Amino acid sequence: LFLLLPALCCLMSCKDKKAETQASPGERPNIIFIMADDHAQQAISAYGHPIAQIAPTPNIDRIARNGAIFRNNFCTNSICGPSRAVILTGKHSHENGFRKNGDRFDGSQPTLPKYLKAEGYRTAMIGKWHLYGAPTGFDYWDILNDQGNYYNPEFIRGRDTVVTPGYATDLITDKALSWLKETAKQDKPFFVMMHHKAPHRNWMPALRHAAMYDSVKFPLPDNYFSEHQNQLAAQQQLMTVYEDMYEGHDLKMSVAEGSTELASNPWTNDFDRMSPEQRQTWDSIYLPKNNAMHRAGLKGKAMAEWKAQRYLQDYMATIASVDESVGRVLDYLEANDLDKNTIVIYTSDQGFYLGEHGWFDKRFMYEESLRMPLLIQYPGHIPERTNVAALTQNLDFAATFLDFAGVAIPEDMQGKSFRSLAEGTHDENFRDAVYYHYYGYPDFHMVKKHYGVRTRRYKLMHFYDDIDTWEMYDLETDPGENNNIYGNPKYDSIREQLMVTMDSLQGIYGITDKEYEHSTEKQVQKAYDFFQ
Ligand code: SGN
Ligand code: CA
Repeated sequence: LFLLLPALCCLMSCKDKKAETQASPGERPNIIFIMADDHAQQAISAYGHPIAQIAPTPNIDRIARNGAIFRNNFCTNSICGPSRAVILTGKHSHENGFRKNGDRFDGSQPTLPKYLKAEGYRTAMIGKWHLYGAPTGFDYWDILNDQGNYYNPEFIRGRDTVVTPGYATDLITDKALSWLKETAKQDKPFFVMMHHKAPHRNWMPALRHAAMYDSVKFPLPDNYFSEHQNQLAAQQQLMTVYEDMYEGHDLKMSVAEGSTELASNPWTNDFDRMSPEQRQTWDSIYLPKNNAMHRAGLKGKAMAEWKAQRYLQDYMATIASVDESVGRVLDYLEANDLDKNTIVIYTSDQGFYLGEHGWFDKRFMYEESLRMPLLIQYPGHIPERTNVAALTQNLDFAATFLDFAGVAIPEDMQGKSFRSLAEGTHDENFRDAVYYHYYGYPDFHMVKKHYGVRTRRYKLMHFYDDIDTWEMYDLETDPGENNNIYGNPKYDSIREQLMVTMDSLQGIYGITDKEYEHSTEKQVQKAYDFFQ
């Protein structure tokens, strides 16, 4: 056998080469694109962050073991709808027209599923869509209504909106697997987008996971209590765990010891839609832990720390269901001999704050929300345990998947294929800097509009609209981004270089509206009144 091994390996790699160079329709890989909502890199154990060592994600980690983990993958605009639009089009927000949540996606434009469909792929979209309007380019779609809910969510399919009993992550997985089972029978490659609701706010775990991290103590980031010195935009946000979360809706706290009545819960629908049985089990799990919290009589800093623990317990518990879902998909592929010819991608629409800067949510260009998880397996093509350090983006997804599928990459796509990086080529110079632009102000959490660039070591950002401030960070000496060095003369020449890089990227990407639509005082005031 040992003598035969080299010959066998050669045979296998020759076969792989053939598939690579002559992607005939029969050999085209299937593509399963799994995207969670708001899943931070810090919350995936393969990335090595301490939070996820306590609450690991063994199935998501399987993808990193079977294939590649991208250590420096970033979004272009850290918010749901815009990220999804970038993924579909391979174009920045100003080009695809979907700048902020609430915009409407122009479904008549060319997209990744349309290009794949035209080349013979069967295409499907299952789960959170959030781009308003019916999905286009898919043979089949079954989407959550708007944001979707954790319990008994509404799905929209064609003209029907159906309240579906169960837990969102499980339902999306069941639907995706049953579509796969049907589709795999056909002699066509498939592409499915499987988009979870979890771990999006308000972080309601499945009943089977609702107590799993009760006895765990998560490490809190060093800057959980931050004054946001020299960070004016950060001083004006509304996304601090201990100030802006609703104690009932978000933290599931009760009004008093012995009561199951939720404390502040302005969006009642998330709990009201549970069945009496679901609610009863839920209450039986949360009542004792809420009672213990009341008895402890926590105040000030101790209460703020307790809130971070409750937030992380629930957030990580919703991820447990996503991890199980990934396990089910991988097991299905392996059991049905589909794993070798199927690319599986795991990502999230953006990153998320797990207490860094004191926050939850995303939107800011600071690292934790800018970073997106990205793990890809394609056995035989992507070497096992590949580590990619190059700067990649969601902007590149469409071009990369087309490349893997052997479909020509349209010239007007702004992203570029990182297929060779996944296949093991080290290319530090794949990209020198990423360009970012967030437009969603005023909106939930009141994060100011801003744009900026991030190189391997530095970051420069400009906040604008009813503010005009610059920030700059040295990510090597200050990875937590607590020390704004913009204006520090020691960094004058680096700042100049970053300005040149930013101008150049704005030119390359055709950005003419550097400062997009300033808002009126009235609009801002109205939003503050509503969100505070
Ligand atoms: C909801 C959340 C916000 C969140 C947005 C956008 N509030 O409105 O906290 O920033 O979604 O999220 S909630 O109380 O209704 O959950 S996104 O992922 O869709 O962009
Ligand atoms: Ca999101």
